Amino acid sequence: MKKRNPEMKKRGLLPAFLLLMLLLLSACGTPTESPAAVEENPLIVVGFSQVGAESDWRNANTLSMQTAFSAENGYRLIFDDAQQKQERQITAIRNFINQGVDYIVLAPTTERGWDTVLTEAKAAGIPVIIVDRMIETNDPDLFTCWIGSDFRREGDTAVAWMEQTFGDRPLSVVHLQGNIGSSAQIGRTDGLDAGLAAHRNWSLVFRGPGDFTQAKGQELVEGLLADGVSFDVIYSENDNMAYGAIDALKNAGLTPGKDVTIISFDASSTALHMILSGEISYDVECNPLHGPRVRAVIEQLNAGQIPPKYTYVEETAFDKNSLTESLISTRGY
Ligand code: GYE
Repeated sequence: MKKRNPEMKKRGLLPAFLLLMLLLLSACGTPTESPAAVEENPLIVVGFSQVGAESDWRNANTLSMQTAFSAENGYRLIFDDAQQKQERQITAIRNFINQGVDYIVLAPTTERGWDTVLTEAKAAGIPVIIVDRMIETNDPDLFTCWIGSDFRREGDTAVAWMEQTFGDRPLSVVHLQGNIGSSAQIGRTDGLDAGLAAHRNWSLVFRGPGDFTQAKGQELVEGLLADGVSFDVIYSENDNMAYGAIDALKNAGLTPGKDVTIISFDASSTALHMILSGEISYDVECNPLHGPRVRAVIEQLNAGQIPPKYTYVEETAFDKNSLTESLISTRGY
């Protein structure tokens, strides 16, 4: 049998002694934190209804929220993953209301269909903060405020790069869309539509939903290649669909970045590395780090202040010339 060294023995004794002291103290009725102290500083309960886990962007967003709403920061976060289904989000919100949470944070799947459940939250007196995508409602009083991206501007940014790169040259475009009806899809699609309308030589050879997932992106592009469709550009409404498209092209013996130009959205770190390796040509940033922003809003509300109704996050875009390894490593997603 192995002998424990005396140093270890000493280390083993200290926790046992502390435990004994703690037991004695609690037996004497002097706990470290009195119930009154806990009452004075209770955790703020936040129910967060998340879209799902469909993309790198989404996972970075979830992590940002979980980190911001930690117990150390004074919060209890009730996290619900809706697996990209609005009905699940509606159920989650009803559960939050039943549990009497202090705040509801909603990252909505699609823009429409929230009025009924948000009216219920309002009747229960629970403030609702919308994050990431927007909702469409006739009653803006149903939510306290919104924080997210200007998706139409993101689409316009991508189209401006296409104009600069291709001008009026004939161009066959494949358009991989996100979840139909989500703000991210609507804004990025509207941007491309404006570009198509302004360039008679640009033609759309395919448009279809890839639900923001890598698997669907790959499936769509594989289908096109199998049908013998040829194209110059893939306009992919997020990085994960672009990863799938790239796999499909490579499997067919094509070189992404040479045979087909890939434009994407999100600018997550894997995609930025693909810009450096030449596979993706342009990526419009969409910032997922909303946790601290939502927390700041809740702190304002707790202090009786009124946060701005709409906050658009500042974003940029990247091509090979604007990127370095060290820049990628400092970005946090
Ligand atoms: O672009 C995509 C994610 O709503 C901004 O959703 C978000 C989008 C993001 O699944 O990757």
